[in-house]
Amino acid sequence: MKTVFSPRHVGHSGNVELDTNAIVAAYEKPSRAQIIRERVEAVGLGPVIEPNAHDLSTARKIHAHDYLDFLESVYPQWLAAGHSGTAMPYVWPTRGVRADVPPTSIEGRIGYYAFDAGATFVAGTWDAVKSSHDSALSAARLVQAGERAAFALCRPPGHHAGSNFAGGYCYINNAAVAAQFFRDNGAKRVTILDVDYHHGNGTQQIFYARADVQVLNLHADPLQEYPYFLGHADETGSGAGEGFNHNFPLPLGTAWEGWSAALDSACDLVAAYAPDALIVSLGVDTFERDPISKFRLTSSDYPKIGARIARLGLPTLFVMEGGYAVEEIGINAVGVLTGFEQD
Ligand code: OKP
Ligand code: ZN
Repeated sequence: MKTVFSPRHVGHSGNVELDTNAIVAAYEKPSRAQIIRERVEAVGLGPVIEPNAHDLSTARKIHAHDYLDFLESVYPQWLAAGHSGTAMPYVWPTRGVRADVPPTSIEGRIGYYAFDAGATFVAGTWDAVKSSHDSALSAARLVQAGERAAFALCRPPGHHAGSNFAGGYCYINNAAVAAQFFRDNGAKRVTILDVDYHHGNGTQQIFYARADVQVLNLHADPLQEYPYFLGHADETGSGAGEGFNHNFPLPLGTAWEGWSAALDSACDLVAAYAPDALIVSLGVDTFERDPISKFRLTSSDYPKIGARIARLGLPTLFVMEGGYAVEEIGINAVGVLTGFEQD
């Protein structure tokens, strides 16, 4: 399969993040994408191509216009306010406040459009976000044009970004944009299967009331793990979307036996929905040595994930999400793709 990858992701670098008791270098760093790209080439997965530029018209169908305008303007406004370095929020709207009035000051705006401190901005962030979005759309176009599968090597990731909020290293929801693209180009039903360790709260929020995009999430139980406030099993969709959202929260320490049983259940739901296209939000932070996660998948498990997904027999777009064990991230992410192709 082809990989779509933009070198412009590197402008999103040098960010810091809040760790438990310190400000540290962000775990979501450029070497992640570089190492995956090198592994794609080492195993001969297929050509690596750069994305075509796309406008934001598809993104505007799933993200609020003012939110996208914010993403583009936040860093210049941060500089204009006399700040430098990593732009990071420190105050967020919560219960009982005015959610309808975006502040004008940059300190207020950056918190208004986020749910945590994890979506930070540096000078190259918007260009990287835009290029990641372009990679998802270019790879989706390959699948829409008839390829069995394609790999969008997106960085930064997207699944925590909702219709009008950033967080968890995510800005534009690349998988959600791709799903909307498939819907706008002939697909009647689209499924997003999110196998990242963390619940894809943004993806769930975007499609929660829609029946045309089925969303399935396998992740660490939000009672115990980030992003904490969404991802329970009783969240099944609302209105017309009732019955089209499925969560599989799993206990910390889950290894292949428990994880693959959930994958089998999710695949049964995909088959029953019979989508025209499948999008896999591909996180490999389920790995036993991931520095911020607590599942126990091994490198030999990732090809089995790909093989199971291939058995669905659907046009499939893989969209890169998380994974922070940088040394093994290439082996694990590309392992899913080779497992898919060898099935
Ligand atoms: C993004 B993706 C603080 C850890 C905060 C945020 C995790 C974001 C994960 N010590 N963790 O889903 O891989
Ligand atoms: Zn994750």
